[in-house]
Amino acid sequence: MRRERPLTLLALFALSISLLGGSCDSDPSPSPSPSVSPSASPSASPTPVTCTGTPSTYARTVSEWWIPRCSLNYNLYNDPQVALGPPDAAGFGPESYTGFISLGFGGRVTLDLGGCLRDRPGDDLRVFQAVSSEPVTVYVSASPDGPFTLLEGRKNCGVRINAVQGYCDFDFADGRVAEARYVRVEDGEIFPCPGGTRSEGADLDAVQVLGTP
Ligand SMILES: [Ca+2]
Ligand SMILES: [Ca+2]
Repeated sequence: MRRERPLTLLALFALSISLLGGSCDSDPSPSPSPSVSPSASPSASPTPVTCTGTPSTYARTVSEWWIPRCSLNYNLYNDPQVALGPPDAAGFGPESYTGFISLGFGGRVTLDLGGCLRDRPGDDLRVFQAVSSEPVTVYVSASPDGPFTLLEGRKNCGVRINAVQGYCDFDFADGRVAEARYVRVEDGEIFPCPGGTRSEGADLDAVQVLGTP
């Protein structure tokens, strides 16, 4: 056991002087931090993808399209605007059809639904593909710049409505997609150009949103 020795008055006096002296010697003003100029801070963070709004029942605008030059030269039906609105393919082949665009050798049209479509139980999109049952590949995205997610590749598309019109359906769940606004329909026939007809490739008539009012 250690015996504590009581502090003497002299020791207490020396301690208080030491404490007072220490406080007077210390520098009360720390040097300022270097200032950070606004221009040195990181630039704006990437804009998050916002998938908002209510989609139209049918594709509203053409976002982007591409068809090989060879196909454009040989095919008669090259206007992507006819893929907007309700299905209306009609007429007679080979030179008197109306209402669809022939996608040629692996061509595509990307359509804007005008708002965000969310995955629901069952099929979410109906692609109207005219004339016969040419296969199509369908991708979707929340942004016009992608990334686009594959729903199904080279799916035979032509459940008959009448002699010209046909369709096939797609489910967001097949691509594990929760929501999307842009639909890319790509030719899945992939018949090399020049083919033997004036409407080579899948023939896109319309894209419909399923299950919305
Ligand atoms: Ca679904
Ligand atoms: Ca059409």
